[in-house]
Amino acid sequence: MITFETISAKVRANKRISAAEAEFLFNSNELLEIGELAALANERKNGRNVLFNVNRHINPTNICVNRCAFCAFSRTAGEDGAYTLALDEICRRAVEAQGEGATEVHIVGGLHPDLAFEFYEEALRAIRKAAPSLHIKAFTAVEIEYFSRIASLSIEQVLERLKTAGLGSMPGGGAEILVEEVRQQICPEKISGARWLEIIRLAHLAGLKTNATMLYGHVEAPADRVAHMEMLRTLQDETGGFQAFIPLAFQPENSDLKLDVKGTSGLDDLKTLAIARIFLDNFDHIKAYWIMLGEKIAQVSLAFGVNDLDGTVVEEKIGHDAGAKSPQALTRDDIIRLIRKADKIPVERDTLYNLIRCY
Ligand code: V47
Ligand code: SF4
Repeated sequence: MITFETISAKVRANKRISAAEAEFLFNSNELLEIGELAALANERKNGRNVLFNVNRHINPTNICVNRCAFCAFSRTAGEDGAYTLALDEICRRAVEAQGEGATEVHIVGGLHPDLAFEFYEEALRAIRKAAPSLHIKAFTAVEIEYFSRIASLSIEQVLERLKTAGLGSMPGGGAEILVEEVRQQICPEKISGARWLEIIRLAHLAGLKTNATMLYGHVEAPADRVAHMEMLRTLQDETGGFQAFIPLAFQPENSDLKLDVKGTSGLDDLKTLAIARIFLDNFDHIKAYWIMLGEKIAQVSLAFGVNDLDGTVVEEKIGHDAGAKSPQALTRDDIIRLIRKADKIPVERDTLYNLIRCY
């Protein structure tokens, strides 16, 4: 029989917990006890260090052929608010970020019906030339699959060409919930969960590190979250290519997904981050994305197993178009203060988790 005590004994002995045990934790309201176990699991891996990186997000276009039901960012071509940035503008933003001390640009966007694959290669080349010190973390598995279709190339060929153009790693978006029945409700046009995993696997085999996200707080059940994390844990056992796991709290405004909820609760946010820390024993980093969580929950999450804060995003569109109330940017000093006040040690990292400086 599963009890909190049997789970606690496993975590304390540094043993892996099962999917059924993770589901038990999701159905429990013992938030502080779950948090304590997560904090223990985190401290074993990361001590008191909390990592952050200075980055800038660039979303080249919000025009997207998929139009996922939860997404308030995307537009159809010609619709009010639809935009596509020119190459010059993408480059200008990267150069500005480099000038402000960023070490990374994070580039993701919609699946544009007319832009050619060469546009994205050109964007990477131009950024690499104009801002050579920036690491380019770009394109979700969903975009990679789209490029392979529009350019009639294999996934391996797309990844090779992007690497040659300057791609350094990939973010973890597009995973949503990898369980097919949930995808059919929230993003029926998107690639399947199995395909997302396969593309990430190929990226890892090509030497690209990636992250993994989980969009939670919509139609999914606790069992779906656990199934999602179990698929990631299995792939990580095989490739070791994931850097961080990032739960994304669903922001419900302006989305076509009409739910009764007004967003996730703080309790659910903390529990989800903590269970992720306990369950994903082969992930080094659990990242709180304060844009979706708000600064306060992100700060408290540092006592619930989180060791990584994203980021110093200068302009954020995906969460804010969906009603996120967090600020558009936190400076390096804001982040350092937030971490110190949580009694942790702020450590700036680069995209590949090399430590840059302790504060
Ligand atoms: O895939 C879209 C999510 C993702 C909403 O890898 C929403 O370092 C909440 O993946 N409410 C893109 N989430 C963002 C992303 C990301 C962010 C920060 C860091 C990293 C990383 C990756 O945003 C999408 C989707 O899951 N999203 N709409 C919404 N209304
Ligand atoms: Fe397009 Fe991504 Fe938004 Fe889905 S989540 S509609 S794929 S931009």
